[in-house]
Amino acid sequence: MSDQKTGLLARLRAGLRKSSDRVGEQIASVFTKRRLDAETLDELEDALIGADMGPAAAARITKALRAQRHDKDITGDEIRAMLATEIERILAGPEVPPPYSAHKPYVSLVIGVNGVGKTTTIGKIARALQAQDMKVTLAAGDTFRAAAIEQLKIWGGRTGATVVARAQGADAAGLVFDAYKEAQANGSDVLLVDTAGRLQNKQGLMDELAKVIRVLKKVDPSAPHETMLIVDATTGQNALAQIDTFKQVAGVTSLTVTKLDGTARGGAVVAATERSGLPVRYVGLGEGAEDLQYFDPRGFARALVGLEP
Ligand SMILES: Nc1nc2c(ncn2[C@@H]2O[C@H](COP(=O)(O)OP(=O)(O)OP(=O)(O)O)[C@@H](O)[C@H]2O)c(=O)[nH]1
Ligand SMILES: [Mg+2]
Repeated sequence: MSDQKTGLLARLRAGLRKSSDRVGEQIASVFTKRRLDAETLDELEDALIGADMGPAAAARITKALRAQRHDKDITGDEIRAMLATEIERILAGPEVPPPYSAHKPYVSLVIGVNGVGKTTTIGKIARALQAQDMKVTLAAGDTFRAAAIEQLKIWGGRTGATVVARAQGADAAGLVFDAYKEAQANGSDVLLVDTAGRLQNKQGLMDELAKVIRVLKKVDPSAPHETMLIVDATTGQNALAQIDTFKQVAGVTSLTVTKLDGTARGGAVVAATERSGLPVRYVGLGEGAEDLQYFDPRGFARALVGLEP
């Protein structure tokens, strides 16, 4: 493994420490007998639910274990490895870096409820793309708060990305139209569109989001090429309701899970992918520009159960 890859996995493990401690405690509380019998498997299923993986994923995982090792002696590390394999199976999806070169500009629409980390994630992605010599334009589609526009401009300054913004209160769809034209004119590879945080039950804002998407389709029928829903890992199972609603309104194509560093609820990523079938694109592991990683199902699954990479 390259040094870079080892470094990333070490950071992932550090970020997921609270979650893996939680999973570890749950496993330890079950594995007093060292035997994977029916009773232990039932307890393990409850333990996985207790680690925020949700009932459906917990049932799927224990079913797979039941088929493999019924009534045999087993060590803690063996159970961790088996769990990691089954978790990875749930997480593994169409995960590849986005096909940025397939469209110019490749339009990534970033959505989610208030405060989940949309603007910060956009800044981090801009930074990562810039490091790969891609030209990036940022659309300040959160026109509600003056501070939001400023926040995006700061990220623009840090990363060298062009920021297209209008005054507070301007029409978000119009702003996004302008930003697309600007990105096209300046030869950007990627247009990252920030949006206002909206609760999934606020119809007006949800309508506005639908309008942003309609406007994008007018300038490029294939856009947005990615509609990324940001969910905050600390909200655990609440993220599931957000995913369901945003999927209906905006046709979400990927998830990014933020704030994994501050929570023991990393298991919720398993519940979210099991329920939605959506690929996780990035994970957020802190507030800094470097604290974003492409989601690696194997690395994530192993870190979550506390195994070495
Ligand atoms: N610890 C941690 N904090 C994060 C992460 N991502 C974002 N944050 C913090 O979460 C807070 C909200 O981030 P924003 O990017 O402003 O969230 P937003 O979704 O744009 O918020 P609104 O525009 O108000 O809807 C900020 O304090 C960020 O620094 C992360 O991965 N880890
Ligand atoms: Mg924001």
